[in-house]
Amino acid sequence: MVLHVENGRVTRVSGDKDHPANFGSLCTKGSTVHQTIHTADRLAHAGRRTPGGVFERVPLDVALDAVADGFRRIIEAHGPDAVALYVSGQLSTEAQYVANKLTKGFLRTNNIDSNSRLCMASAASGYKLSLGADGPPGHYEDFEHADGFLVIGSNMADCHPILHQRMRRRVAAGAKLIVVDPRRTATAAGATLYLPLRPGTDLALLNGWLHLLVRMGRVDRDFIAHYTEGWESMGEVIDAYPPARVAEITGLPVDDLITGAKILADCPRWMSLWTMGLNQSARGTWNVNAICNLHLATGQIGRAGSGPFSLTGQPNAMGGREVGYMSGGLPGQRSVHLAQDRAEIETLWKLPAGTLRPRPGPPAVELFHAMERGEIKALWIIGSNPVVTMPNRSGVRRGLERAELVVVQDAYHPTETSRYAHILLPGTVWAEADGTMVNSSRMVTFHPRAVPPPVDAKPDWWLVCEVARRMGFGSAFPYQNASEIFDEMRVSVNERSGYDVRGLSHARLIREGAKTWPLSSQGGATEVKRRYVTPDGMLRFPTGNGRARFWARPYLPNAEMPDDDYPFVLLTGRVAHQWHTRTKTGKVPSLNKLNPAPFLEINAEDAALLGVVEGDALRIVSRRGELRLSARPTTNIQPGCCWAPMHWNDLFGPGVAVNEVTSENACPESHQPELKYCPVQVEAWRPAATNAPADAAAMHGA
Ligand SMILES: Nc1nc2c(c(=O)[nH]1)N[C@H]1C(S)=C(S)[C@@H](COP(=O)(O)OP(=O)(O)OC[C@H]3O[C@@H](n4cnc5c(=O)[nH]c(N)nc54)[C@H](O)[C@@H]3O)O[C@H]1N2
Ligand SMILES: Nc1nc2c(c(=O)[nH]1)N[C@H]1C(S)=C(S)[C@@H](COP(=O)(O)OP(=O)(O)OC[C@H]3O[C@@H](n4cnc5c(=O)[nH]c(N)nc54)[C@H](O)[C@@H]3O)O[C@H]1N2
Ligand SMILES: [Mo]
Repeated sequence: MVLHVENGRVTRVSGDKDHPANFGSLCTKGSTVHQTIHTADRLAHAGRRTPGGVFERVPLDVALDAVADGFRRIIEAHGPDAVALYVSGQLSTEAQYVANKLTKGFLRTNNIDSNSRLCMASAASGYKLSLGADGPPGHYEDFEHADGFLVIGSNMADCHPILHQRMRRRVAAGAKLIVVDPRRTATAAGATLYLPLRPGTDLALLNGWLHLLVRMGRVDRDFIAHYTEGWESMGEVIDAYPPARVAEITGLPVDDLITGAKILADCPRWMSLWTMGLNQSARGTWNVNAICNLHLATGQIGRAGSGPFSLTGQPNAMGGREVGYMSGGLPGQRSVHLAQDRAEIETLWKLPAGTLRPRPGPPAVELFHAMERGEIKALWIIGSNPVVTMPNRSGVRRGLERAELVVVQDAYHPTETSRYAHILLPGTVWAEADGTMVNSSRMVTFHPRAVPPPVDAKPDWWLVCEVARRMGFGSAFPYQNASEIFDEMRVSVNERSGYDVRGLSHARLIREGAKTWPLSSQGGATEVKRRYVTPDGMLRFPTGNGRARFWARPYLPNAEMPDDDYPFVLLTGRVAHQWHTRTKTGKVPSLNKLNPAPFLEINAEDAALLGVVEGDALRIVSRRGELRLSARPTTNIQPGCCWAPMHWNDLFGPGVAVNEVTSENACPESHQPELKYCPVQVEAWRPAATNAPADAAAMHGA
C-alpha cells in the first residue's frame, strides 16, 4: 500500500503495484484506511480511571510507572502467574516479540495469549500434527497454478477479496471451484459445485471424499508410501463414511458428494482454502487434519498449485505465530514444551538455564476465567477488544471488574474494553511506526512510519520496552528502534521447522521490498515457493522422521447441539465492509453506508413461520444470554440456521453483541472456542428505545 502524505496526514492511499501479495489491488477497507488514522477518538494521551469511573489524562511517564509498579507489586505479593498479557495479530512482529520476551523471559510467567486463539489456533495445531510445523506449506503463487480450489468454511469474497479476485481469474480461465458453506455467500456465486452442508459436519464430508477417492482408485499410493505414515490407521474411518451415511450427516445429496470427489480426482493440481468455518469449532484441529489427509492421500502437496492453505485472518497473525505469542510458543516457531527449544531461547535472551517454564499459560478463554476467580490480578491488553470478541463475554467483563489492574493499550478510546481499564496507554497505528508484518505466504513486509502519531501515542514495541525498563529489565530491552528488535529476532532461526529470516533486515526490506522466508543469507537468494521440498525435489516434512502423518478423525457432533428449547443454530461472522469491532471501519462513512447496521439472516421459511418480515425485531436467546437483531429473511441460508455479523456491539447500542450468546466450548487440541456454532431460540420481539454511546472526549486531540 502506498500512503500519500500531506502536512503530516495521510490524505489518500493507493495500491502498491510492485507488491507481490496484491499487485496494487486494495479492498474497500484498505482504500479508505487513511480515514481511520486521524479520527476524533484516537487515544492521544495516557489515561487513568478515577474512582468516579471517568478517565483523566496523565503524563505518559506517570502511566508507564503505574503499569510497571502495579505489575511489580502484584508479582511480589502473589507470584508471576498473577499477571498476564493479552496481545494481538494486528501488532507488528517486533511488538509481538518484545511482549512475549517480557512475559515469558522476564516476568517469568507463560501467561500470554493472543486473539489468534480465537482465529488460527486450530490451523496451527492441525498443521503441526499433520505436517510437523505451523503455517501453510505453499505460496500465494500457487493460486496461479491450481486447476481446482476447495473453499471450505471461508467467505473469501468478503473476507479475503484480493485473493478471491486472484482465485476468480484462475476460475475464469477454467479452474474448478467447490465451495462448502452452510450459507450461500458471495464466494459461492458461480462455483462449479456449491455444497450447503449442515454446519459442523465438515469432518463427515472430508472423510466421505477420502472414502470415494479410495473407491475410485484415485489415491496416490506411491506418494503415501514415500512421504507419509499412518495410512494403515485410516481404514476404519475410510470405511465408515460411504456416501449414503455422509449424505445423512451433512444433508447433502449423494450425487453432489460424488461430483465433488470426481472434481478432486480429475484436477491435476488443487488447493484447499479455509478460514473460520473450520477453525472456530470444537473439532477445529481435526478439520484441519482431515483436509491434510486428503492432500496427503492424493499427493496434492509440495507441487505448484497444490496444498492445504489456511487463509490467515489478521494482518500479522503469521508474525505472531512465528514469534510464539500464544501461551505455548517461543520465538522461531518453538514450543515451551520442548527442552531444546527453551534452552535455545534462554541463550538468545541471555537467561540462566531453566528460566523458561515448560507449561503453557492458560489459553484466552481460561485466562479470563482465572481473572474471574481472582488468580490473575493484572492484565495488560494490547491491540484487542476482548469484551466484544471473546465467546460468552459476560465472564470477561466479570474478570476485568475483579482485577486489581487492567491496562489497555489501544489506538482508540473508548472501546468496549477500554472502559474497563485502570490505565490507558496510547498506541500508534501501523502507519505511524516502523515495523514488519508477515502474510500467509511467509512474506515479510516492512511498513515505515509515514506520519507522526498523535501527541503522546507511541509504538506498541516502545511502550512494552519502557515498562520492561521501569521494572528493571532495561539491559534486555535496549532497543533504540524496531530494526534492532528485528536484528535480535532473526537469530531465532529454527532448523527443525525451516523458519529462517537471517537473510532479512529492515534495511534490506526497505531496499528490496517484501521478501519470503526461509532466507538464510543477506546476499541474493532464490525464493522458496514450497516448504518441505528438498533440493533434489523430494519431500521432507519436519516431523522427526521426515514423513507427514495421517490422522483418523471421525465425525463427532458439535459440543452443544440444538434441542427443543434451542432449536436454531446461530452462525456468526463478517461482512465485506466492516472490520471486527469497528474501531476503524465504524468511522468511515462510505463503509457504514455499505454495511450500516447489525441484522440476523434467517431462512425465509423460518421467518414466515415466526411471522416476521424484513426489518422486524427478533429476540435470539441461548443458554448464556440474548440478543435483539432485525430480521433479514433470505433463501441463502438453510432452514434451521441463522447468521449474524460480529461487528456491532455496545458502542453501537445495547443488545446486539453476538458474543453475549456464544459458547466457550473449545477444541481440545487448539483451545479455540466454537464461535461458529451456537444453539439458540429465535422469536419475534417488540423493540425498546436504544441508548447513545458514551463519550470520553478528554483523551482525544491535542
Ligand atoms: N471484511 C472483513 N474481512 C476480514 C475480517 C473482517 O472483520 N472483515 N477479519 C479477518 C479475520 S481476523 C478473519 S479470521 C477472516 C475470517 O474469514 P472467514 O472465515 O471467511 O469469515 P467468517 O464470516 O468469519 O466465516 C466464514 C464462513 O464460515 C461459514 N461457516 C460457519 N459454520 C461453518 C461450518 O460448520 N462449516 C463450514 N464449511 N462453514 C461454516 C459461515 O457461514 C461463513 O460464511 O477474515 C479476515 N478478513
Ligand atoms: N462471535 C464471533 N466472535 C469472534 C469471531 C467470530 O467469527 N464470531 N472471530 C474471532 C476472530 S477470528 C478474531 S481475529 C477476533 C478479533 O478480535 P479483536 O482483536 O478483539 O477485534 P478488533 O476489533 O480487531 O480489536 C483490535 C483492537 O486493537 C486496536 N488496534 C488496532 N490497531 C492497533 C495498533 O496498532 N496498536 C494497538 N495498541 N491497538 C490497535 C483496535 O482499536 C481494537 O480495539 O474476534 C474473534 N471473535
Ligand atoms: Mo481472525
